[in-house]
Amino acid sequence: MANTNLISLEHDVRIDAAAERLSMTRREFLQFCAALATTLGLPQGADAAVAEAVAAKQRPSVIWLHFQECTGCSESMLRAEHPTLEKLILDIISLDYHETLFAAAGHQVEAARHAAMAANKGKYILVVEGAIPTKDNGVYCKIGGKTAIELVKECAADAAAVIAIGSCASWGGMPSTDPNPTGASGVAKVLGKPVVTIPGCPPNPYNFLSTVVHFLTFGSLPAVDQLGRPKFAYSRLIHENCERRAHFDAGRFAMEFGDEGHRKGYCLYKLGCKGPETYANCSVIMFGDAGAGTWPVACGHPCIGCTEQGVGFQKPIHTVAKLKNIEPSVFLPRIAEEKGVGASLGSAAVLAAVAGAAAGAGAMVAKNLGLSHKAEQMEEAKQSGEKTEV
Ligand code: FSX
Ligand code: SF4
Ligand code: F3S
Repeated sequence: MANTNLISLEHDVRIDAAAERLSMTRREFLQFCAALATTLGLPQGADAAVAEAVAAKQRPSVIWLHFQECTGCSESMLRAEHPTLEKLILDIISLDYHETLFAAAGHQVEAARHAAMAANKGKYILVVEGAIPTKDNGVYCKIGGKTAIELVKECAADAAAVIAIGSCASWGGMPSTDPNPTGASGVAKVLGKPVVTIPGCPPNPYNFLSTVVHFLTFGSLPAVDQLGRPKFAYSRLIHENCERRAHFDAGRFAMEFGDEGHRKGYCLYKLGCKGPETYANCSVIMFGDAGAGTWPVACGHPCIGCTEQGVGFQKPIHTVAKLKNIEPSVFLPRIAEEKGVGASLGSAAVLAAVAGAAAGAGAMVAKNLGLSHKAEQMEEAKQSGEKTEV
């Protein structure tokens, strides 16, 4: 069926101008907007609203701070091999302050930050990359004579929205690994209020881009879970949509790197894959615009849970993951079990034996089956006595 909303943009010169700015054809531009609308989980027809917003709305001013990190977050946004994504991001936002990309330095760049904040007071988006050291009054990270704590508070005061990009800014990430010598913390903890978090080390650039496009299109940030993660990107476990899931269900595992199972693409659970306890959309949107196979598990490496607080940089890579739920994949075919039989039972039995779980496989499945992210959040909310919409 033809998309009448997109057809209504047929003679819209703003669309042509936007496509030209991005060195894209009109069709490519509309396809890109449709893809973003799909990533955001928006209803049919919303792609036209996204296209109009990207083409015509004033680009939001962005102030981008850097603290304790490796700059991989910026790097993944602005990588040189695929200039289209870089162009898209820079076309959609007005990057008015970015410590590592700015040519200016010292007083000049501080003046640029103050000027951008004053000119866009109450309207700019503050993006924070990197953890904030809180021990010893934050002396471990200072820029222009101010601690990271002072800077983030100063910049957040007049921001319309705050986005913590990467796991470091979301909850501390790699710099907060035990024994966390600098007291590395996430932005929400330091500001004492919730912020949108886009965890991942590095995070997927499309999750950031889609969050900003949501803000641009609807004037608000997308719905988030209790950890501030946009639900459109972080409401499914990696394990739910993993291309190796059928092997997990059938009990076929790689036991060592390079063994026959590993070479055949078997499940990486026993090599420490944290997909069963990590919420993220890596397997669905992948990385790097390079086509199929560009995400850790597809490359043969177990997921280390980089998006998940308490898993990434906390649990040793070789330890087996907690099986949070055993739900069938949303879109991948199951290949190894009889029709109508809960396939997970077989592999759960194997895993229960391997992991030395006290409970039997049946009990394990009963405990986990159907415990979706939503149910899990409701349970957490109940326990903490909070009323929350999930
Ligand atoms: Fe952290 Fe981003 Fe990992 Fe690196 O800066 S999330 S260490 S990819 O760069 O903050
Ligand atoms: Fe994929 Fe890891 Fe789950 Fe195996 S354990 S199916 S490799 S996410
Ligand atoms: Fe990170 Fe695991 Fe995705 S390691 S990039 S959450 S597959």
